Amino acid sequence: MTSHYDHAQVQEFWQYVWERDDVYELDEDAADPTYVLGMFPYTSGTLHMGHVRNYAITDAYARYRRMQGDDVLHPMGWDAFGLPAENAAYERASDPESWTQACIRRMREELETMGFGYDWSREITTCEPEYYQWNQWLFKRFYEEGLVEYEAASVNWCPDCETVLADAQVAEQETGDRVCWRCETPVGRRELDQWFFTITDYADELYEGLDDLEGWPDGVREIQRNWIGRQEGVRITFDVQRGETTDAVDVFSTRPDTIYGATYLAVSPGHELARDLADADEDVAEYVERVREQDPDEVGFSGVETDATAVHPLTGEELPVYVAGYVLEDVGTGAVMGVPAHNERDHAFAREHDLPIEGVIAPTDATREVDLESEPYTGEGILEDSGDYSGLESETARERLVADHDALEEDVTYRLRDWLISRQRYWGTPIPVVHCDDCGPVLVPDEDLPVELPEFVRTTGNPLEEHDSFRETECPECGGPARRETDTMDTFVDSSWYYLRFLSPDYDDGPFDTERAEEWMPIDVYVGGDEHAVLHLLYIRFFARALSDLGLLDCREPVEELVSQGTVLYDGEKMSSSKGNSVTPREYGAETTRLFVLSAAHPEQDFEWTANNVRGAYDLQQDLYSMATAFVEDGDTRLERRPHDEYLAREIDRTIAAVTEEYERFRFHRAATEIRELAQLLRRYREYDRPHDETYRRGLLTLAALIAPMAPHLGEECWNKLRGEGLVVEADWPEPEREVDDYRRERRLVERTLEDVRDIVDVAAIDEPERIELVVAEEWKYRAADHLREREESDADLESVLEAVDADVDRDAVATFLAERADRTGRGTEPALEADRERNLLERAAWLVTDEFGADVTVRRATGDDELATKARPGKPAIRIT
Ligand code: ANZ
Ligand code: ZN
Repeated sequence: MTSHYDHAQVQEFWQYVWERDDVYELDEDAADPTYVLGMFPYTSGTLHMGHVRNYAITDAYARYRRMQGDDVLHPMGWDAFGLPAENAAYERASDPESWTQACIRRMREELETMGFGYDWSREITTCEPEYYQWNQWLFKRFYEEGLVEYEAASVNWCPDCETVLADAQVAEQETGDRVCWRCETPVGRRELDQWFFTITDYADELYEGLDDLEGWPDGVREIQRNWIGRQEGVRITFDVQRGETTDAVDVFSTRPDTIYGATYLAVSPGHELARDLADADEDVAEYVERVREQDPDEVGFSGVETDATAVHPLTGEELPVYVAGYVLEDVGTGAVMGVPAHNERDHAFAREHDLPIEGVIAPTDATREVDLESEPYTGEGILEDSGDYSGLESETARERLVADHDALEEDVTYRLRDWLISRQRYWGTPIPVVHCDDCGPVLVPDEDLPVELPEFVRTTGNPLEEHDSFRETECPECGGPARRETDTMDTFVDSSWYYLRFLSPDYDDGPFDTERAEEWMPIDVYVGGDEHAVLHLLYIRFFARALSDLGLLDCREPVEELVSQGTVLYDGEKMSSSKGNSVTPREYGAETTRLFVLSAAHPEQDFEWTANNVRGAYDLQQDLYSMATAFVEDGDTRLERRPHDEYLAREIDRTIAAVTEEYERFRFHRAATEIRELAQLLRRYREYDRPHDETYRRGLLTLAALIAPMAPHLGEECWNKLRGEGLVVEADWPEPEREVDDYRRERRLVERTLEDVRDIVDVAAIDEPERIELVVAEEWKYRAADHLREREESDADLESVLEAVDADVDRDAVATFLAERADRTGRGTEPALEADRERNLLERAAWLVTDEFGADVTVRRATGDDELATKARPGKPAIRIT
């Protein structure tokens, strides 16, 4: 038998055993449900290093929790719809379906090779009618609940292909031109009716909810906050006159204190007033028409003056009214009061259109020069030229203005837009709607679901448009001829609720079983790439709320703890197959790769892939394996106990406690370090003396169990060699046999003492030390140190210390102790271990000193007439080397 660890063979064997024993299948009545989920992969066909890292994290955590006795759900599935499959179909003269299925087969095989422990009986694939029928069903329920809107929206349009293009289908050329991905014709904009989910109904709740997501990284929460963009302000009503009619137009402003500086009113081209004005005014009509087809940077600060006038609600002054492209239709109310003196955009607009700039806010710092003609003053300050409000500070003025005038009312707006889910492409869930000339858009009845995708055809536009048999249908309401909706859903819809399908993958009365969801939700730990900080992670929060309001779910916040995974870098760049700098798991073997990605850094940090560090992960495995093998093969052990066995036993306990803590916090890299250190200690222990059978074996078994979540094949192999009971994947998580509180302090004391010995040997140039004495301080010093720590160091006078020490201790000794202590910085701040504990610890650890220096070591307590007594301090024994 060889002690070389044959990865391939070991992996294959244990994967076979795990599958045979169904170790990852979930017990239906879970007593302690824990849901661990990695964001399911898009079916690109290859598993890249980002995936491996992501799934190594969930797998390690899932395994750890399982060993802790939880019922762990750790499922896997496929985010299988999307544009790349369509592209691939064109490139390879294939079709999206077979391409996707081939990708899935390949990726599943790779995941299995990695030994990730999934409950494959729950596998889901979003491009299968089994799954996407529920997207359609949910679309209908959302529709009935008023969460779906059908509205005109401006989209990318290729005049040559005569089709709408998703943003991802628009390529940006080096010249900056935006062109069609297929024919390279410059892309224009067009208005089309599109489907939306009204996520904005939940803007407030989605925003507020972020505060309570304590298990989410702050960075992700902040990104979501900015995305939702909650803004408090004031809604101000202006009366607008055009001819005989008067309309009330609301504007939204965050700076009502500037209201006396308003010199015009502007509405967006999509505003109702703009439409009405366009009907009667050709210039307005032309302008509105033109900007609709322009990109925002082309629009700039263009605008058109109208014949309408607005009445300033406070001064009664008449202000000109503009239609201006810089006013955004779906921000605030789609209308602004223009205050050129104090707002950047209004200033730019006023310069362009020769509008008056009237300053009404003076900086509080009066020395500040402002030239409002050349730039606006956007800060707060003291009001001027503002009627009764002149002289007030911005904030006070704001409060009074709102209190005094009905035309001003507190309001909140959001940057968040409704979610446009329409995609004019083939490889997605067909939207279950039929368009009838008489009845308008009509939902497909439940009994006719799913609306299945027809066969793929190659064409210039949307393949669904080309399918007459798909398109032409009957109106479910009036039976007349009708056209089926050819838009499909954004694939983010698929991933907004897949985590619920995993809970009851075969359920056929609905998308998921509400009772199961009640038992399992929320997801305990969700792990994924940080590129999903906004869209996906916002959509799942929206869906959970919508589903809750539909009575299908009883959990509005679907993810308890989020781990947002960092990037794997190679030469400082993101490792990816498209950059050609990727390393495949095959190159280093599954387990080395897993162990390396986990031990390299905290999950949320980026790290650099280096062959050298991979080597470290590899060596650790070889080490553990060869130690286990050596133990069973030449079991030269001893039965009687010696003091240093106790040191080892405690180190084992300490390591268990430390590793447990690290796993709890996803700090696998630190767990790996602890494991490595214990392995080194065990090796040293074995070389120092014949090992104590039971203690040493426990050490090795503990290592096997501790590393099993990260390197399960190795864990299993070692566990098996050492005759551990059953399989390590199903074993109980090891427990310390003793109290291990303060274990870090103990460890530090031993390390520091070893360092001190080294220093002395070094400085005194002692070649071969014969005897090393470690002298622990007298008892009273520990009491004195405690006393000093409890009080403010400054008022610790000699008398109070003497009193606290309460024994007949020599006054001079105490004075010396105090004086020395005051000289030192640093070390003295940590509470020392108790006197006895320190001494016992050093006795157990003495073998390390002997082992390193080959000297006899004695540990003893200092006594008053001892010349070392003065030197010894709590936490720092005196050392004599001869
Ligand atoms: C008057 C005003 C005076 C404003 C002032 C600001 C400063 P920010 O700029 O991010 O704080 N606004 C409102 N609706 C808009 C729309 N549909 N399109 C473009 N701009 C719009 O955003 C708030 C400000 O954006 C609002 O406050 C409004 O201009 C403008 F000295 O009102 B403010
Ligand atoms: Zn009809």
